[in-house]
Amino acid sequence: MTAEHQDEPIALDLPPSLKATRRGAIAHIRLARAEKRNALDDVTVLGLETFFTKLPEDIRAVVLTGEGKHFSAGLDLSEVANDLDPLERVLHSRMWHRAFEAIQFGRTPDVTVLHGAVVGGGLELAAATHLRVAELSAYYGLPEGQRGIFLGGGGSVRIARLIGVPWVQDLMLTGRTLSAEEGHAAGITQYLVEDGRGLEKALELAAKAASNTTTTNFAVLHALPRIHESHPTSGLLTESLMATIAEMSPEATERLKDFLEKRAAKVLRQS
Ligand code: 1HE
Repeated sequence: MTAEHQDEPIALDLPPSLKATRRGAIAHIRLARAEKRNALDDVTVLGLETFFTKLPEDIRAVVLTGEGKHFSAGLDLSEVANDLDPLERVLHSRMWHRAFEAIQFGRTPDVTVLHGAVVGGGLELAAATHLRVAELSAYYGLPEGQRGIFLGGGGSVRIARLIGVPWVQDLMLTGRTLSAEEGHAAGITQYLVEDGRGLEKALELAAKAASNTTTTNFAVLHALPRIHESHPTSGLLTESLMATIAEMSPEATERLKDFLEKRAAKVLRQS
């Protein structure tokens, strides 16, 4: 392994609950509060925002994992203070929204590895990333219903888009959990792997995404979800405009030439 492929620290001002390293063009950020099951307190959420908005320019993809036995126990319930007024509570939820928007609509494709408990705000965090790999130990829940609270980190939109409103209603009304396999079938994850294999898989996927052109990744991360939310006629026009910008990028010209001159890989069946 060459030096450029070894893990190096990333010099960002992050709280102790987050650890960030890089391996070449791939950054690896860890939720590092295992003693509290990676419960997401304010400093951690703000630290995630810092990380995703201030990543070094040459980072091309991110892998997110959780240390310890669980990915995340969600919102740090000890911080649900009783003395906040309604507007302060709204702004607190909006702070989560801002941080997770920085992830969803950031510069990098992001891959999350899920294991153990992935609940409440932990699932909302995972839903803000682009690819999710579950290890078989993963399970999903939205205990907000049982705690007397509600989603507040974007789950009503992002988790409902992943699995549909009926599943979200079931998880919240009954307190049931979904196993890794059930969550996979419902659409939470794109990949399901054996325990202990998630990071390897996520690094492989991140490397693939990092090798795409910057313009195509911009289109996939920024244009595609907005097109999906548009009225179809506006969406189709935006698609044509985005396709034109992508086709005219110098990298696309080179890649298309490579294919036509038989230097590029074919699309072959992989499984
Ligand atoms: C916590 C939290 C937390 C653990 N906030 N401190 N989320 C929940 O309702 C999930 C609550 N947590 C659990 O159900 C369990 O902790 C787990 C199944 C995740 C893990 O169980 P276990 O047996 O491994 O750990 P534990 O003994 O329960 O917890 C270890 C410590 O972490 C303990 O603290 P300690 O000081 O007694 O050692 C726990 O109190 C602490 N801990 N989870 C605070 N969530 C933006 S809106 C989003 C709304 C939500 O996310 S609601 C979902 C909240």
